[in-house]
Amino acid sequence: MSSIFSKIIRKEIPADILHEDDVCLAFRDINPQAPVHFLVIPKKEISSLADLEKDDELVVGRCLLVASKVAAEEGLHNGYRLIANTLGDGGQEVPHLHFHIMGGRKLTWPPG
Ligand code: DGP
Repeated sequence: MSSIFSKIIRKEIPADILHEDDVCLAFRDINPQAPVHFLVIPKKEISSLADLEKDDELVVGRCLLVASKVAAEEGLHNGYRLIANTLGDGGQEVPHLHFHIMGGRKLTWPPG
């Protein structure tokens, strides 16, 4: 399913992009919940973590490597949280697989 994130990938709407390669994109969340809050998404249109296929193994691996690299660049040396809200009960609003990376403050657990 095409979403607002496809428009960001195609540069049809602006985003504060932190990393781009042939497989994925990292950009700041428009509604940050922590001092540092960015998203990593695959360029491939994958709706959610629940829709992954075997062929997506390398795509997801790249996304996690990018998350780690950008988190370090953003100065999150004390730690951070990576979340993939998935489908309705997971609170997913945008139907394009994305990993939230949040840090820069002490995060509480559990989430709501
Ligand atoms: P969720 O689907 O609930 O995991 O969260 C989607 C996140 O995407 C939410 O934190 C806000 C962010 N977001 C939605 N639309 C845009 C947008 O157009 N630009 C940016 N940078 N972030 C967006």
